[in-house]
Amino acid sequence: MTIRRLFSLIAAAAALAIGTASASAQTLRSTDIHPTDYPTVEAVRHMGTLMEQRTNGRLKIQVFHSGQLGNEKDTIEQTRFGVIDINRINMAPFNNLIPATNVPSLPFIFRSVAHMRTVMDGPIGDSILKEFDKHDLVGLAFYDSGSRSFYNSKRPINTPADMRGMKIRVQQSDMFVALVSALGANATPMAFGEVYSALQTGVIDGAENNWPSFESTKHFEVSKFYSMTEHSLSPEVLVMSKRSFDKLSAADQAIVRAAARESVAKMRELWDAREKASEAKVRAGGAVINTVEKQPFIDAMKPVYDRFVTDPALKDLVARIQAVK
Ligand code: GTR
Repeated sequence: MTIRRLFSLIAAAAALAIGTASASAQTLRSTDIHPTDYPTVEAVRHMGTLMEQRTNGRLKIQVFHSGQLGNEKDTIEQTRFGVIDINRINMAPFNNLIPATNVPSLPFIFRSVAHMRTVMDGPIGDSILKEFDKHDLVGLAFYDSGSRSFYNSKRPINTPADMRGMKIRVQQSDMFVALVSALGANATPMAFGEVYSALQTGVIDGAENNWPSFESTKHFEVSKFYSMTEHSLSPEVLVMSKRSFDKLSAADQAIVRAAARESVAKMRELWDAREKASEAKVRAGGAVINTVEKQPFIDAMKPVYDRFVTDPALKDLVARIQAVK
């Protein structure tokens, strides 16, 4: 464990001690890097409300939002240790640890949001959730994350050639590094919270994300060209620490699982509204937005499949997703 990680664990434990002082022992601690009004944060609160109602207030959730417990990559470890009980996190930071999580993050794997929702809600999604079991985690549900597009401070991107040589921040995932490298750009893995100042100081030229994150982080202030490549629909996932889960009775485990599943509908309702509001906000804030012809991007990113989908189980997963109507 690096010194940085050790400090982050100590900081998290201290934050939790403060958080639990006034709460009951049955309060599960949940982490999210997004701000308090973000759909993912609100949806986990909703899950907590359902649990509270169904246990007469015995089981609750406290959401530590805005990255109070650390960046996504570090919170994975804390969740596996049981320092954090619940984690709302993107699939991408799991890509290096859990091979199956690469598949829903792959470029252009989903034809549409509806296709993504059908796949993740069904048996394919369930089989991916099961993969978390092998890593001291319990996969509870998937949330939406819209579609990710590139934005930068230099120019509109119309073709992959426009990205050549650009320094683009990606999530801490080898697959995302490969995805950006396939376009001839230089990928810089970096924690979400560091991106604004990296854009501002010119350490990077751009990044990629959905409308709500582009807006909530105010990245549009320092990186105004948003080009709608919509290259990845990499979903969010809700996981629980296996250590924390195993401490619950079977009845409470069922309540947690059901509340997580039911919070998905709430999340989607909030998400659909937030996407529209965020797009309007960034437009009003001066973002320059262009649509792109996707085929050249699909072609350029093909090598990502050749490199990351070699295992027969992953090939099968890709084929099954593509076959879903
Ligand atoms: C957001 C996502 C976060 C995180 C972030 C990032 O869209 O909700 O979980 O993955 O992107 O780019 O780091």
